[in-house]
Amino acid sequence: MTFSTKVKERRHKGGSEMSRLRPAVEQSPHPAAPRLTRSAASQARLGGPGPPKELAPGPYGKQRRKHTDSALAQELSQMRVSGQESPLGHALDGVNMRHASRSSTQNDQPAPSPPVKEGPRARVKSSSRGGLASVARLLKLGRCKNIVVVAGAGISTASGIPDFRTPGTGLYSNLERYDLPYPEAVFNIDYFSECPQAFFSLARELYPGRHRPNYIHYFIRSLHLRGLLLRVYTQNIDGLEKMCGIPEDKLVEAHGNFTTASCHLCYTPYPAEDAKVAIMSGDVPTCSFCAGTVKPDVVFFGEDLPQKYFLHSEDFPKADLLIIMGTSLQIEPFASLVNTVRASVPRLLLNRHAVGPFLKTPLRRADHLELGDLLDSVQRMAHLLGWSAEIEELMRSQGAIVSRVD
Ligand code: CNA
Repeated sequence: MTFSTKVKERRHKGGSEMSRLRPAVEQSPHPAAPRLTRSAASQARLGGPGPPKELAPGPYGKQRRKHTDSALAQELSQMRVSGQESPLGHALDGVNMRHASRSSTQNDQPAPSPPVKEGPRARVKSSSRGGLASVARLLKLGRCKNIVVVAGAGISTASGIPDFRTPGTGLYSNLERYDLPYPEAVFNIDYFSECPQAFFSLARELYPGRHRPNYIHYFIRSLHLRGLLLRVYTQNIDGLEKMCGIPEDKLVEAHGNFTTASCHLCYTPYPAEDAKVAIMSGDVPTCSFCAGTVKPDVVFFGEDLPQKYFLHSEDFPKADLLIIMGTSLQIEPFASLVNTVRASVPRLLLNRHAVGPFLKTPLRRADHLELGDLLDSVQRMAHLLGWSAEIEELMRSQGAIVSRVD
C-alpha cells in the first residue's frame, strides 16, 4: 500500500492525471483505494513531471507491494471520503495516483502556483489565545496520558531550518536558482531525475549534524519522559526529534530521513555515508548497478511512506490529546490524520496561523488553538505545566542552547 500526500490547493491542469482544486470539505466519490502515494498539489501545477499515474517504484517499493491489499488502504480511503477532501480533486485519491503515469504528464505545461492559504487570525472567531491554559489544565488533571503530536517544519525554524511556506524566509527562496515551478517540486522524483542538484542543495541544508534540536523538540521529549507521549508523527526530515532523544519507537518520520540511501531508479541500496560525502561535496552519487542517481531515502511525491506510518490506525483512535505543531496541514496524510481522533478528544493547534480544521468556525468543541510564535507558545505551555526548569536542564545536559522567550 502506498500513500498520497497532497496539498490543499491545487490547480486543475487538465488531463486525467492532473488534479483539481477541491475544497477540503468535499467528499471523494472514489471507492476505497488499494494504494496511495505521496503527492503534492503543486505537482499538479507542474504539469511536467507530475505525480506518476503508474507508480514508479520508490525506495519503499517493496513496502508498497506489501501493503497493496491492506485493509488500511481502504480505511484511509474512507477517511478521505468522510473527512478530508482532496484539494487535488481525484488525483489525490490512491486510485488516481495509482494509475497516474509519469510519461503522460511530461508534456503538460506548468501552471502558476497559487498562494497557499493559511487562516488569518481574523477568520478564527474563537479566541486565538488561551488554548494553552485549557490544555495545560487537562494535563495537570491527569486527563491526557496518550498524547499524539503531529509536527511540521515550524518546529524546526527555531533551530535555524526555514520552513517552506513562510514568505521571505522559506526554503523555497533559497532554491530559486533552480527555478522550481513550486516549492515541493524539490521532492518530485521526476524533477529530481532531471535536476538532482535542487534536492541535493536542500539536503546539504538538512543533513543531520548541521542543526540542533530546540526547546520544542525537548518539550516533546519531556512528554515522553513523563510517560505521556503515545507517538510523534513528524513530516520533518531533519532528524531533530531523534537527535533530542525521542526514542525510535515513539517516532514516526513520515517523510523519511537521511539514514539510508538508494538508487531512485532501481532502489538498490547505497551506503548512506558515501551518499552524504558525495552530496556534501557537490557530487552526484550514482548507482553501481544501473548508474541512476542515488538519493537519501527521503520520501518523494509518488513514493511510499514508511511502514511505520501505519501505526496511525492504532494511535489516533487511542489518543486522548492531539497536539498539532508548526505545520500548514497542506500535505496529506497529515491533514487527514488530525481528523481521525475521536470527536471528544482535545486538539491543540500551536502555529502562527490557523490551519486545516481550525479554519472552520465555529471550532469543534474540544479544539484549542494558540496562535503566534511556536517557541513562545511551547515555552509558555511548559511554564504553565511547571516543566520549564526540567526541560532547560534536559537541554543543558545535551549541550543545547537554552534561549528563553519571556
Ligand atoms: P510548511 O508548509 O512550511 O508549514 C510550516 C507551518 O509552520 C506554517 O503554517 C508556518 O506558519 C508555521 N511556522 C513556521 N515557523 C513557525 C514559528 N516559529 N512559529 C509558529 N508557526 C510557525 O511545512 P509543513 O511541515 O507543513 O510541510 C510539510 C513539508 C515541508 C514536508 O514534506 C517536509 O519534509 C518539508 N520541510 C521539512 C523541513 C524540515 O525537515 N525541517 C523544512 C522545510 C520543509
